[in-house]
Amino acid sequence: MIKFIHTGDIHLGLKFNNVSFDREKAILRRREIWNSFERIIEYAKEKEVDFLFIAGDLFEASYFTIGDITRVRDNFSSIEDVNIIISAGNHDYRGRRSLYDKIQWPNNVTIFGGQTIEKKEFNDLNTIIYGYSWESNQIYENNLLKDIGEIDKTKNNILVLHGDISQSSNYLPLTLQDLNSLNMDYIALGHIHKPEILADNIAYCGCPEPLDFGEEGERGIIEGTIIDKKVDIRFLPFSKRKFIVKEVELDENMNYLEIIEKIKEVSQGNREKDFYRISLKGFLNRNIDMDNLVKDLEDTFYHIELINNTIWDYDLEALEIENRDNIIYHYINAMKEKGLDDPVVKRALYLGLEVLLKGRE
Ligand SMILES: [Mn+2]
Repeated sequence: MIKFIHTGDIHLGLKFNNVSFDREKAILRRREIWNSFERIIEYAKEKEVDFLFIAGDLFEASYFTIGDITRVRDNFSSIEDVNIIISAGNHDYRGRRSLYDKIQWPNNVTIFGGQTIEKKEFNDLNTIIYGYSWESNQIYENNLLKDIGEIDKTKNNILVLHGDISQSSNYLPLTLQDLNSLNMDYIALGHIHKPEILADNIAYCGCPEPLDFGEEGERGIIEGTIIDKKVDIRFLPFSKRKFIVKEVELDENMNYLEIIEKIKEVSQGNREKDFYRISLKGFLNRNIDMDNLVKDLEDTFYHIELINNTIWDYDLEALEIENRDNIIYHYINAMKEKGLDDPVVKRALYLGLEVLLKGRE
């Protein structure tokens, strides 16, 4: 029996320059990624796994320093009984000046090269690991898998690879069919940040910490065993925080406090930890102060963004009196005849009024 953890796409060192949260949170998020990486190391030690697979994008080469890679090395040294297997990806590719080649690695670390798929045998564990590191940040087409050839079916065979399951991609295109035909016991993939178990023996682990609002949902690692050539894997949520995107429907009769309550009722996730982006729909009483609303919500949410897609409610009676002699009056009445109970008619009325009133200014 062997036990393993499969991770990847950790993106250590990422600076979060293009996110919607402020600088302070960005700096903290960078540290949280380190923290989760170190939690994975601890978890591997605690579970006494035989292998820790890292399927690429361990770090962000553009922001990483020799100090950072040394910290990675020291973490790996702290779990000397775990075999750490790295196939570099597009963000940490192993080119000529790669940080992977600037320091001495302990004996428990294997970093694959980039000429062809390489293999490393672990005789005491009756296991052969195949892997490949990117040498540049794009790979259009490849015949990599052909290099694997016949496998030794008396052993556990595992492939660790960073690539894109897609017919055409700039990021090492792969097909499930080709992967299946390798007859591997397990294929540990990286590159896609959403965890996905593609087959009993093929999976994307996803990133352990989500990086922005494009990465909603659970994030974590995969842990597994191979017993008598039978693989068994499961996804384990591991992230400190989640990104949550939600819509909240308002109506013009809701007052300030009711709106606050309705937003707080969003049941998903944990308000004190997660990043929320709430888009507001429906009609909004025009006296509601949106700036205050966000500030008041910030007291209960770790992070909240409001996207206001509501339509302002109009005081129709006042508008009719003001506009007795012009098109606005006739427009309001024509729409009223169609029936304002129909939300589509009401929306059309309000959007039309916005244009007409703007035109008048
Ligand atoms: Mn990645």
